[in-house]
Amino acid sequence: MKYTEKDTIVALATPLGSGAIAVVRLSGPRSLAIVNRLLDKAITTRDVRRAVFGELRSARDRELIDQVVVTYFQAPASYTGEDVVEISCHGNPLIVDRILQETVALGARVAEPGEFTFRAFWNQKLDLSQAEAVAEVIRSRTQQSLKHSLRHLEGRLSQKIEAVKAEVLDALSLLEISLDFSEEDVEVVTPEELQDKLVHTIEQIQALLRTYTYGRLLENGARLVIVGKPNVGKSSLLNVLLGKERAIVSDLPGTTRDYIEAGWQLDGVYIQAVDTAGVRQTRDRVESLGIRRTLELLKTSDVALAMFEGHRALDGDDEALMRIVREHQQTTRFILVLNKADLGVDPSVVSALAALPFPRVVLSVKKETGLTALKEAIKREMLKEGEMDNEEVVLTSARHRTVLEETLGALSGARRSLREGAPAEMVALDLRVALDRLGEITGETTPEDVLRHIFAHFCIGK
Ligand SMILES: Nc1nc2c(ncn2[C@@H]2O[C@H](COP(=O)(O)OP(=O)(O)OP(=O)(O)O)[C@@H](O)[C@H]2O)c(=O)[nH]1
Ligand SMILES: [Mg+2]
Repeated sequence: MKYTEKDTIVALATPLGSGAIAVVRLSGPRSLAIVNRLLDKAITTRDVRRAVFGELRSARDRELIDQVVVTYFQAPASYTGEDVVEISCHGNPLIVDRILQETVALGARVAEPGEFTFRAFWNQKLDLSQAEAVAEVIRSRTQQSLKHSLRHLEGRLSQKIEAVKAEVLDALSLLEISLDFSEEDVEVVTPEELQDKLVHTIEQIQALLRTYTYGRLLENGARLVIVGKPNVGKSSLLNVLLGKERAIVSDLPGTTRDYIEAGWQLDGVYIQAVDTAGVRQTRDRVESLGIRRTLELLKTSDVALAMFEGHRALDGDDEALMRIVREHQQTTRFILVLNKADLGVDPSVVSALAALPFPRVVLSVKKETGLTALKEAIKREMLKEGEMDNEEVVLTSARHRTVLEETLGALSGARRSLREGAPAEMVALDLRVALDRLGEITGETTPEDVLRHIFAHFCIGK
């Protein structure tokens, strides 16, 4: 995206479709002039930030487009930092279309995805990590993830990054002063002191990186796939987790014919839960297709529940499932679920499943026992080695993680050079790389293609 300050852009800011109100937003130097050509009264600088009611009429034949409320935000005190005009009209897509057409005919250009926020970033209304947070806030699917996105929007991540940057900058300037005085036998800072400083900075970054496992889950959610032979209680489990009758349950094996997906929340993490058709040994073509689909679903899962009936010895169908678990054990994180514990637990099932390298949970969906243990197991598997910590600021973006890992690499390099007594210039070089990387998070040194990529994933109108 190229920033051309001469352009005036326009887009619908509210969702497509019918609603009480739709908001069309313009940003750029001609925003006010364009709207004034359509409105039945002239908005002036006296009307800044005031809601003005009026009639919007076609510039061509003065036919009524809609009755609207117009708000004018004068540059630089606006979202984008430019002149912005917001038109609130009735929420009919036909009206929105006409407003877009009329404004484009008068010289506005339809905005690209994220272009309003890009302009806000360009005009330093917010830094890059805050701009990214705007998209996060809109996408958040749980209260917990929303809370962390809002913290990013507030600039809490930026503050952390700035603090780390200040430390690196401090180390770098000490080093440069020492370089200047190196001829004169004055030691401004000893290599040991510098090393200590770097260790502190490295720890800060490591702490931030540790929050990523949880942050990634908050941002992306997880996928939970339930597999097992027919009639073990997969659909019953889905329903009990969701707290509603989403899937049909019956005592007839083969009730679920195709997979069923449903959104669920576990401690603030959005989980897409998938209930699949029962897997069994079969020659039936349609059923084999169903099984193949289940195997495909396993590949997309973050955690898979392999369900067995705990109360009676395993049969050929269970063994087929055990084979599937073995075949996927490198790529899929399974939890072995022994259901129907209300009918008893057969020790032969427990010992047979002990051969599989996965955690086991015994439960009864019917009596709703063992569900807490199951949820704990799901959380553990989702988080892998990470923790569900309550850090103030959580890293949610893969881009930020990569950049911080590169920063860490550079700082470790600097530390090694200091330890090995390498020339100060080499240490300084690494510190400058670290500074550069940190600037990519806040946006000072972010390459243009990365910027373009980030904003291309916004919605139009944002
Ligand atoms: N006793 C007992 N019965 C259960 C339990 N969980 C499920 N059932 C029963 O087992 C039967 C099958 O349940 P479903 O949830 O339809 O099983 P499914 O695995 O989805 O079966 P398919 O869709 O055919 O693959 C139903 O009659 C359930 O009421 C349990 O914990 N204890
Ligand atoms: Mg079912």
